[in-house]
Amino acid sequence: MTRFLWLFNIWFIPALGQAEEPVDSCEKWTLLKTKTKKEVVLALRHRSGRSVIVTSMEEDLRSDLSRFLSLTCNDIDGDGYAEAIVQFYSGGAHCCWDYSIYFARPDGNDIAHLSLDVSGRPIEGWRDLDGDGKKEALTHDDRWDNFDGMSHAASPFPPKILCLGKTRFIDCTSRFPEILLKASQEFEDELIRLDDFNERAWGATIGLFHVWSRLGNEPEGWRRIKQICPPCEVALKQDEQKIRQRLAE
Ligand SMILES: [Ca+2]
Ligand SMILES: [Ca+2]
Repeated sequence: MTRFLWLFNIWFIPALGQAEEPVDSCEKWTLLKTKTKKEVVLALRHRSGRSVIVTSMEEDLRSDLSRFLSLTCNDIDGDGYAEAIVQFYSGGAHCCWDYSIYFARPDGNDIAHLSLDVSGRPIEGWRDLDGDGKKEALTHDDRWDNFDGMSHAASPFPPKILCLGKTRFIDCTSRFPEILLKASQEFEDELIRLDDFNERAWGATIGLFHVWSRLGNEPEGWRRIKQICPPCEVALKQDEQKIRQRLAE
């Protein structure tokens, strides 16, 4: 396990009390809830008996916990031991997902924690894309959702890859051009299929520009947009400043 994680040790407790109820489990980890008079406390327990508090919430707001919380196990850092991945879902129509990832030594000591805020889109999978032994999180970029009044349905969601860095997860999408090129093809296909300038074409235009910006070749993005949809290129020029600002966020 990487050295940095010991910086993130959080309060661990031997047990939470007598009213514990399992919510979910995988491999060496179990998610437990404990009801008190005012709230529900969620804790994650390692098979060794070590526990950490994950969160607490008002019971009446989260009576059906399984809708909002899930636990999966995956060896993200490649040390041979599965991490616990706790997914929180806010319950909104199109968002929001947050992830807490818990690492532990094989004996359950030194439980450490990293947060992964992907907000508007869930993590769709974990894969070691570059063969370095660590798994990357595959998700989508939600920065264009409802951009400048655009409907959610028309908003583009380009691919986003998150890599486990030394102290946090970092956006490393540009390191995987094959994934961006596949997305480029999909946005281009959408523009060809629509064959008109409408809201969906505008969304695909922004998506295509985003992808080629991440590929470090914006001129190629402009060229493809102009070739497929000349009015899309005109619209992009008009809103270029706003789009660049959002890209830089
Ligand atoms: Ca591991
Ligand atoms: Ca990797």
